[in-house]
Amino acid sequence: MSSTLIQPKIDPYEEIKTGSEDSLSILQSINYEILPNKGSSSLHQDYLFKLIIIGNSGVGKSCLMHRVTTNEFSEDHEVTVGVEFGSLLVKMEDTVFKLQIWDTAGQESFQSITKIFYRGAHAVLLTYSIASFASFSNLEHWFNEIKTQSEPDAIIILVGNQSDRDNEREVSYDQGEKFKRDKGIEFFIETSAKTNENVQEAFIIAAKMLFRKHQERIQKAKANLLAKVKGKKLRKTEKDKSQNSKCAC
Ligand SMILES: Nc1nc2c(ncn2[C@@H]2O[C@H](COP(=O)(O)OP(=O)(O)O)[C@@H](O)[C@H]2O)c(=O)[nH]1
Ligand SMILES: [Mg+2]
Repeated sequence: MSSTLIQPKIDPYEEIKTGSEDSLSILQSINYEILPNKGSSSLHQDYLFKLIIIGNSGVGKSCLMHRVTTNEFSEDHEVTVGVEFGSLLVKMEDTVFKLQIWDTAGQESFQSITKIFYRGAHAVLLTYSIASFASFSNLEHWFNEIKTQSEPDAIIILVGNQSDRDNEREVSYDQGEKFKRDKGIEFFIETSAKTNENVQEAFIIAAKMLFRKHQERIQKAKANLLAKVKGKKLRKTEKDKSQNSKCAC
């Protein structure tokens, strides 16, 4: 029975399951807002998450980043040298955080540089093109890179880009889904940087998973910050009072 070869997916978000709701519906229920990056003071960014995009050269990593950060798309393929950065300022519930996006070079020759960028990544967009079986075959290599180079608990989102090229499709949706299941990857989505289909969704699902995963830590940090601010205010009030009591008038 070949069907037994497919391992049931182990859901790393088991802890967020409550009652009959599954993790995806809880993730869907988190409201979010993408805030304008311009003029946003760092004071408004409570937290920063690092997300890296990896995959073969030409699958559309840079286009995905440009599409989600600037809503632009270019037909030209400019090889990314080293790394390029983008960022999204996201508000979820009452928390504002920055999703810092690292667009890495997929070329073998830049691999020594690329490895540095795995370090400290909270999430990885593992990307292939649905119109390139070679880019899909190479996922095995990229997945091993993640497992050996990145943080062990990094969230992985599998992205099949260039979904607009359906008539040139070399990788079926089911093949993508099976890879996700076999590897225990958190989420799979097909996107098109060209038509903007599902692009924001891919980044936002990563952001939501990060938000849920780090929520307890975020709440604790917030409580600490609040206590510090209150403590400062209290000390200031006490100082003011004692100064007033010294007043000779
Ligand atoms: N049709 C189509 N072309 C895309 C898409 N995303 C990227 N491309 C094209 O694919 C080429 C490589 O894109 P790029 O983002 O530079 O790939 P990278 O090497 O992975 O960063 C460019 O010519 C893009 O215009 C997509 O979703 N659909
Ligand atoms: Mg690039």
